[in-house]
Amino acid sequence: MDGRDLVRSMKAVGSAGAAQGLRTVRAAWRTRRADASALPSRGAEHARVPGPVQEVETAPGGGIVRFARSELRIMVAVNGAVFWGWDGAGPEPSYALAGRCPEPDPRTALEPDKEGGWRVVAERVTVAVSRHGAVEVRTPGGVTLRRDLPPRWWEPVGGGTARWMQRSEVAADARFFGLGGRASGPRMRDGTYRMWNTDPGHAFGPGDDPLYITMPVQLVVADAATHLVFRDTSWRGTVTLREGEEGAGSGHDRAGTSELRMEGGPLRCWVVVGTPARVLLVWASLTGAPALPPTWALGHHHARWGFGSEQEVRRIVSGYQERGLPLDAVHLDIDHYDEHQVFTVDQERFPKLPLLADELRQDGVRLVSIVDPAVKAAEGNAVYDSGTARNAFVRDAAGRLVRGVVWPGETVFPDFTDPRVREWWGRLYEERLDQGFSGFWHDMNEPTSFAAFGEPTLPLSARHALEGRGGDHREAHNVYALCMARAAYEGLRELVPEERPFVFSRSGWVGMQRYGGTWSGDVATGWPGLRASLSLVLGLGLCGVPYSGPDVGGFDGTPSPELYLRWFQLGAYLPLFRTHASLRAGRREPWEFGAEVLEHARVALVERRRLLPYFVTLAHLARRTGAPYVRPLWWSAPEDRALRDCEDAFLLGDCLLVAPVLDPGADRRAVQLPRGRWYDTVTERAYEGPGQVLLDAPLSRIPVLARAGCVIPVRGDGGGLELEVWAPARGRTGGGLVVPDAGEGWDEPELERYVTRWRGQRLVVEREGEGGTGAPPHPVQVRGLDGG
Ligand code: NBV
Repeated sequence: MDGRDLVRSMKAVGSAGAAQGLRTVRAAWRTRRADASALPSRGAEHARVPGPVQEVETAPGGGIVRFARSELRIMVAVNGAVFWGWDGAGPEPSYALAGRCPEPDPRTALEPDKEGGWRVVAERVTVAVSRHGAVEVRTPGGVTLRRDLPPRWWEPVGGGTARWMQRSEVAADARFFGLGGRASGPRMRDGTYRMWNTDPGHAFGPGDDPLYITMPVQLVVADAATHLVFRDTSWRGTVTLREGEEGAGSGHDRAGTSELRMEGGPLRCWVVVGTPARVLLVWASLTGAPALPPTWALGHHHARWGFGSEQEVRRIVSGYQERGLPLDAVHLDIDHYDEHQVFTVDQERFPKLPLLADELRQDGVRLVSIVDPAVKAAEGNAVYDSGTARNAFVRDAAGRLVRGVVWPGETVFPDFTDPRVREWWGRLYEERLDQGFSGFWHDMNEPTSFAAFGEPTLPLSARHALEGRGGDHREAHNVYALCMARAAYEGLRELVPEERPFVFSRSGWVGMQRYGGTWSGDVATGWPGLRASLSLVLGLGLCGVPYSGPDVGGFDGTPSPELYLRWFQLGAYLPLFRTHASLRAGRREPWEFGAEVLEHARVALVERRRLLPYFVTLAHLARRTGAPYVRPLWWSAPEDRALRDCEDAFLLGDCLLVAPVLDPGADRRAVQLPRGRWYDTVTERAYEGPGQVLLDAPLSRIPVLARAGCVIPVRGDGGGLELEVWAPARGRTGGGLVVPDAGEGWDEPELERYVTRWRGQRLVVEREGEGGTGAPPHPVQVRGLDGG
């Protein structure tokens, strides 16, 4: 033990309660010992590069290029996505892919190029391989989007997992986005980012990295095109980004660079080129369509760690009802468990949970339960006993159960990378359903295990099934939560086949959208935390995870009334709109901040409810097209550099531009507008983009603009679907898509297409169908007629 570990151990014992503190010290020691004996120490290594090209074998969509010391397999798929893998790596097995890998494009294959290398020319992309193994991705017009230099490997002399490095160059004007849920984005500035799902252990702000969801996925936006690159390995690693610099016409541009260093796993990647919408469409076809949340999950949720009793839950719900505030779900945190044990209920404080759930449901409020993966290691705990009987828990290299420390004390961890374990775990949700819960909130699944020192997770040497292939925590860590979400989702589909599951998870990995969404985790209460909230939602959306949102008000402490309100106003336009806070934090109910805040929060809540049909439409579109609900302003105009650099506003679907207030004391703010006419949705005044405008943002509201010509499905006063149409500019047309709500089941409602156009002095709104156009089947309200 070094001096620092000793200090940390003493602190742990002092701060977490003596017994728990001691456990975290013992757990940290166990981890250190386990890893020291089971993990190979890094000794001498051989460095390797591919070497010169030797031969080429073509195959549909590409083929294999053999170099002196490695080989490269390339395949352009029918959907235009490009795969390449070194050293024999193929696309499968992969935790990211949804089902089978797409078919190769039979119309193309490797062919020699003029520079002595090889290339694959496909409809949407060209891939060129140099004689030494550099790989270039070009647009069909021949512009280079990225150049991957020949990779390098370091192989332990005695054999074992090779680490590797891949350096890439992108255009000087390119901007990086993505990498999972990052607090300092959405634009990823120069720096080194870790790929290792991590509970920061405290409420986080923009400077904390990594967080709960890391993904080796980058979206690179440049003048020539947008592309997504995904290095399909779940191993730990880092990516170092450096934006390029343009030489102001001098011809001396400096390329942007990205350097990926991975501690293991296959060296393989996918690249998708196109417009942002096309890139996300192909991405969703590769990694899976986002699960469609049930409609109630698109409303307002109220959560808290420490409601403490049924009476308190009733008091809160009545508080909403008495004030006429819409509420759709209440979340119960770990304090409703019996001594923090998952799949149990404290019968003293929550004696009649099913009855409470039933009453709330009649009032249109669903109950959501937190679910932690760690199981108390105690005989007599039903989950522990049944899991032990099935050999469901993670073991170390010597075959002993791995014990960690979480809320219930000493715990064990299900191995979700084992299909048998997923099946068992999925069935456990029956207990939750019997208690009346409708939705599930996965926490602590990085996985987190408290440790007085070292990483707060399982030993790296812990063994995992990895779908039967076998491996250790170095490979399984980042996909642990993804597999837990899968277990829940598939279990719920069996248990309640007629309803769409609602699962959202703190941690996850590429493909997690197949099973549900996520939330910010413990975002720090403060203005930087508010900004981080938006960064996370935008970044995750660009990685294919469209449903997320922050703890409105922040997780810890007490927000000022102004901060609370500004967070609330932002949250009302994000997919998951949930107030939540920690055990010791101040209240988060909208009436706790004074009459003025309550009135303005009410406006936000009512507006969210009015926009519910729009959110339903966006959820369906996300599932059908991969487009996130919340999009950066450059979504439809990635070539507009001012938009590329704008991080404080977003598009909500095609119709709305939301400009939250992210700074204290503001009563107006600058808003960067994309091209076209935009209406302030409150004043109906029209503004013309592109350009920047200064808009009023009094405490009562944040600027929200509607795109001229758009059709927004809204909830009318009577509860029925209505169309809000914003007048197109004279001589212009517009339109919109609407997917009507089909309830909680699996019915596929038909997409409705609307067009808006001027006919003389009259604005006409029509539905387009196969048999031509007709009158819309919903009432229409036209707005913005006087604004232009
Ligand atoms: O279960 C308690 C909290 C929960 O409220 C929060 O949302 C999670 O992100 N949980 C973390 C564990 C404790 C964190 C200090």
